[in-house]
Amino acid sequence: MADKNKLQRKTGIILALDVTDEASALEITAAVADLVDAVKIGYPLVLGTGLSIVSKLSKYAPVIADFKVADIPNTDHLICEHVFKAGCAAVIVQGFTGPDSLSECVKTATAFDGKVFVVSEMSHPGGSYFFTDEISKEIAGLSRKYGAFGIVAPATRPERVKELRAVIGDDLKIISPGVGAQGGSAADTIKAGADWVIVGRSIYNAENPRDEAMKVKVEIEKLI
Ligand code: FNU
Repeated sequence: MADKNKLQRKTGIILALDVTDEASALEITAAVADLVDAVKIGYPLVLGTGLSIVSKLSKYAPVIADFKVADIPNTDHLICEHVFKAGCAAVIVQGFTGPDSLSECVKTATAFDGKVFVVSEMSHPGGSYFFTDEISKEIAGLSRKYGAFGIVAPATRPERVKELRAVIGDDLKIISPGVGAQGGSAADTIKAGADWVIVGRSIYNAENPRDEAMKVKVEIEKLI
């Protein structure tokens, strides 16, 4: 079972838990807890259950709040305070809001000993429409400059993971969504330089979520 609050790389898998009811959320998390290093939650689950779900999930694994925080610094601060007071280990924020918003998120997270991941480029096909290669790299550079713990980079484009890794060096972590349902491969993404792959539907919609998580774990282990 993963350490309650500490984000540590063991399996290299983060579960994206986008189910919308508490019973399923807890059942799936319990089934895969020892196979994942963290559980990522977002609006679907939190709007469905409330933020109190965080303390329940934290018993199994560190929780990352994927709220893609993207506002003025004061509002970002208020959002991040809620996230960390609820017990999350990390928050995902947008970087396009600029240095002041980004640094406010990092400042608030740090006050709670929490971490910030910054979306550098999104994984869906439209994700590179506004986020050109140059803008993504700039966001990655800003993330490093302002003390983020890591960035979010697309498993659907491993070549971009590689390029963004070159921008941030080894100082920051990379978490990569897009494995499974969106077509990305866990092995290719880790090989390109990601620390963790984020896997949602292909695990939580599977008939046996544990078997699916185990498959991803074995795929990553084979790389070592
Ligand atoms: P699955 N997610 C994503 N792409 O998919 N946070 C991004 O660029 C990004 C994300 C999230 O496809 C998405 O919201 F920044 O079912 C979902 O929670 O495996 C998860 O990653 C992917 O879920």
